[in-house]
Amino acid sequence: MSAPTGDIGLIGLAVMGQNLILNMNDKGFTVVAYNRTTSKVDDFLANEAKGTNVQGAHSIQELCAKLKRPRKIILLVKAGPAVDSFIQQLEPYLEKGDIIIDGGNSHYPDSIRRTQELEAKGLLFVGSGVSGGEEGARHGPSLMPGGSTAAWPAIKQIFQKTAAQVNGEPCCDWVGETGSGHYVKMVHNGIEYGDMQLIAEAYDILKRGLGIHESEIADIFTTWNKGVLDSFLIEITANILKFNDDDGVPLVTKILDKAGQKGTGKWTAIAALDAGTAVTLIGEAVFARCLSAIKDERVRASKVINGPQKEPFRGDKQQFIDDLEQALYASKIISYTQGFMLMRETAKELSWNLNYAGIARMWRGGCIIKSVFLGDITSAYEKKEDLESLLFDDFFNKAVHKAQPGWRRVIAQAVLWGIPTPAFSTALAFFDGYRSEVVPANLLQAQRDYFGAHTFRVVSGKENPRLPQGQDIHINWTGRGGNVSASSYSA
Ligand code: NBP
Repeated sequence: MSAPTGDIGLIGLAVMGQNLILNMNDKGFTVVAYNRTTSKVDDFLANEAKGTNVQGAHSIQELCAKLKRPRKIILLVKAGPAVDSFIQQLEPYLEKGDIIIDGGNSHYPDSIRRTQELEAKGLLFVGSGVSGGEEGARHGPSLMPGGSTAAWPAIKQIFQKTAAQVNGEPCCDWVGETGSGHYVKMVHNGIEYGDMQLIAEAYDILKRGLGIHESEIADIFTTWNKGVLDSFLIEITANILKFNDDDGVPLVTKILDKAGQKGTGKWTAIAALDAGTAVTLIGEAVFARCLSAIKDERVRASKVINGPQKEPFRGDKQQFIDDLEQALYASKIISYTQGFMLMRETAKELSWNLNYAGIARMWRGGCIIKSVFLGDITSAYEKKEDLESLLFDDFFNKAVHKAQPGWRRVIAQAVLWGIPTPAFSTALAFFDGYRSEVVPANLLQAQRDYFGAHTFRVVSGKENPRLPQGQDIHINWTGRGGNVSASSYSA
C-alpha cells in the first residue's frame, strides 16, 4: 500500500463538515472524508468536492490508513452519543500520539471526560468550539481548541490557516486544558444571547418609546455600526430592519414574538450559577426568551394589567438616541466583563490556564459576536494577562464612565414608559453593585443567623468581646433559642 498522504481526516459530511473540508482543501491541506452513511462520501466527492484534493474513505479503517502520523481526525457529527461511538470505533486503528478532535457543539463536561479517557490510553483529544455556521466553516470560522496540550503543535498550522483572519491574525489560538475549548464556545454562545437581547431592547425603545419606523431605526443601526458598536450583529440588524415584505411592510413586524433557543445560553447561565458568578446579563437574556415564549399568556395579561399612561417624549430626540447607543455599549461592556469573570472563576476551579487575550482574538472574526470591540478586549488582556476585570482596564473604565449618564437616562425613561429592559437594567444593577464598597448583605447575614443560626462575621473595627474578629458568630436574637450554631459557615 502506498504511503498515506492525508493531512487530516474529517468524519461527518453534513453542512459543517462539508464546508470545513472545502475550506481546509483551499488552504492546501489534503483532507480524507468519511461519513456514517457512506453513500454521502461518494455524493460529496462527485459534487461539492469534485476537482479538489479531497480523498474519500468508506470505512474507519480506510480513513485511518490514509492519514499521515500523528493522525488527526475531526468529528463534526451530532453532539452526544455519536461522538462517543466514533471515538470507540476509531480507537483500534489509532496509535500513541494520534489526535481525535471534536468540533461539534459538545457540552464541556463530556470533553473533560473524553480528554481524560483518551489520554489514559496514550491518545490525544481536542474539544474545539467551531463558530460561524455554514458560512464560517466554508470561508473561515472562529476556532476554539482546547484539550490535550500536546496536540496543539501538531494541529496549529491547519487550524490557524483554516480559521478566519483579522488584520493578518488568525481567529484561532490554543484555549487551554481538557474541556476549555468547548467551555469557551459555550460562553461565546451565552454572550451572543446577551448581545442579541441588548439590540432587541434598543429596537423596542426606538420603536415603542420614540415611535420611530423600522426603516429609520435601520439607519440608526447603520450609523452605530460605524462607531464603538461596529459588529456583525448590529450590521445584520440594520439589514433585517430594512427588509420589506412584498407589500412594503417591514418583514420583522410580521414575525411572531416568540424566541426559540437551543440551550447553550441556558448552559452558560447554569454554569454561572454553579460557579457562583454573577453573570446576570446572559441569565436575563435567557429569561427574556422564556417570557417571550408564553405569548398566549402575555396576550391575556395585556388585557387586564395596565402599565403607565404613555407620555410623548418631550426631550431632545437625537440626544436620547446617542444616550441609547451609550447604554448599549456600556451594557455590552458589562456582559463581556461578566463572561470573562465566569471563565476566570471556572479556570481557577478546574486548574485551567486560559489564554484570555487569545480568546478575545478568536472571537474578533468568523463568529456571530465578531466586532471591533473584541479587539479592545484583546488589547486589555495583552496589556495585563491577569486582569481581574475588564472594568479595571483603563480603556473600558473610561468608556463606561463616559457612557454612564446616558445609560441611566435611558433606563429611567424606559421604566417611566413601561418598556422592559431586562438586559440594560441588570447590567446597570451589576455595575452599581460591583462598584459598591458596601452592599446590604450584612442584613442578609443577620436574617440567616436569626432564622437558621447560620452565623456571621463582623466588620473589622466593629468587634467587641462578644463579637470577635475572624470568627463565625451566632447570636441569640430573640432570647428564646439556644446558642448552638449551624455547623458550617457558608456565605
Ligand atoms: P448535524 O448536527 O446535523 O449532524 C449530522 C452528522 O451527524 C451526519 O454526518 C450524521 O451522519 C451524523 N450522525 C448523526 Br445525526 N447521528 C449519528 C450517530 N448516532 N452516529 C454517527 N453519526 C451520526 O450536522 P451539522 O449541522 O453539520 O453540525 C455538526 C456539528 O457541528 C454538530 O455538533 C453541531 O451542533 C455543530 N455546529 C453546527 C453549526 C451549524 O451552524 N450547523 C455551527 C457550529 C457547530 P449520517 O449522514 O449518517 O446521518
